[in-house]
Amino acid sequence: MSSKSALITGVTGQDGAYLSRLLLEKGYDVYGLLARRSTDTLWRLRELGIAEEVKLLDGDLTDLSSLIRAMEVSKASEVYNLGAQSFVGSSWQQPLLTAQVDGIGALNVLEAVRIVNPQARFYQASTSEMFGLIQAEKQDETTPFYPRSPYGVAKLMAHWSTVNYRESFNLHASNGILFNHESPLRGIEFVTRKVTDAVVRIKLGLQKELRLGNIDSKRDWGFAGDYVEAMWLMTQQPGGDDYVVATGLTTTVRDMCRIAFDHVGLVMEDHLIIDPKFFRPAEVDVLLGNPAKAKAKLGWCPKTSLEELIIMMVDADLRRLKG
Ligand code: NAP
Ligand code: G4F
Repeated sequence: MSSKSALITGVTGQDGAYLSRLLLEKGYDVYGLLARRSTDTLWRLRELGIAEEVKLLDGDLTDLSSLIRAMEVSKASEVYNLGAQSFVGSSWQQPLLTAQVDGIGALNVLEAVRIVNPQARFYQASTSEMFGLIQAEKQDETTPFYPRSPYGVAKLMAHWSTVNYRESFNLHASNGILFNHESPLRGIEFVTRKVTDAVVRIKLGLQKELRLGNIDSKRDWGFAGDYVEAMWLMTQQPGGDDYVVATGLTTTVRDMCRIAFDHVGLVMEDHLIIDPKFFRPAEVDVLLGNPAKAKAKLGWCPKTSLEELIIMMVDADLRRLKG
């Protein structure tokens, strides 16, 4: 019999799907906030075979009343706020929506927790994008923030609101400052999945070229399946805190891309085209995290190398497109 109940916002997203699976395996009752869309958004939960097990509740991060109701219905003792307009590129086109969903939305969840069950443990999906124009070669929990996108600015509001509710109302509230994490369930707009999908299409003769923007930027990429374990470990600690979750290694987009082309036996230079359309108004040139605190306090370690990750993604796209 289930002993614990968790509420996940962003349950239909990459991390929401992996976290749901992890919590179900641990015996939780898992409730997910489902935002109204005209299209079917449950494909990730289906792919993991858990669509029937997650209890979906209608709601939106911009609607406090729906969050209060979700807290009441789920009786959640752990709340994971993963919902967001999470694509950095779109945040320049939709800055106000991004601020409403990613900034005010997080504050709405904190309010719902405070009002309905202040004993519940709260996790906020903070991000390395807040480091932006980096102020230290390796970023950790003490590195000053310098966001470079409307997304980063909105997430900073959510981050500090989480700290503030911990200090003001004694909530068990934690920020996971997660560096980029990817998987076969990654949205197609993000660079790793755009690359793995395109490489497979080129290999199968369905597409000729891959158009990218800045391939000199560097990211600290890990596997989403590893990173959701860190989220859960944070809510199991005696108190709330902030943690960097990263691999401690950084790689250019170019080299990440080459792993995918090499894996299917194609020469990257034959197909890759640089297209100014994909450059951003302001870029985060390099991200490199120091996960020492997460290792020491949570006992968390990344288990998947970038090469293993990209190969896993290419193979999954091959299965999908051949299927
Ligand atoms: P994702 O795949 O883009 O998922 C975002 C989720 O948010 C989706 O379920 C989406 O629902 C939901 N959502 C969007 N607007 C909403 C609204 N107004 N109300 C309720 N739900 C809404 O993102 P992810 O990669 O899983 O990331 C999870 C969280 O971690 C996000 O907050 C992201 O910003 C943060 N983060 C991600 C990374 C990374 O590298 N993946 C790194 C650091 C932090 P629909 O499916 O209906 O659109
Ligand atoms: O894959 P990306 O879009 O991820 P980005 O911007 O780093 O954001 C992701 O990670 C953040 C954590 O640091 C999360 F908070 C956020 O929600 C999201 O999950 O782009 C990675 C890099 C960028 O430098 C971008 O300019 O790839 C570069 N890039 C080059 N060409 C491209 C492309 N990115 C995309 N999406 N598409 C391109 O064609």
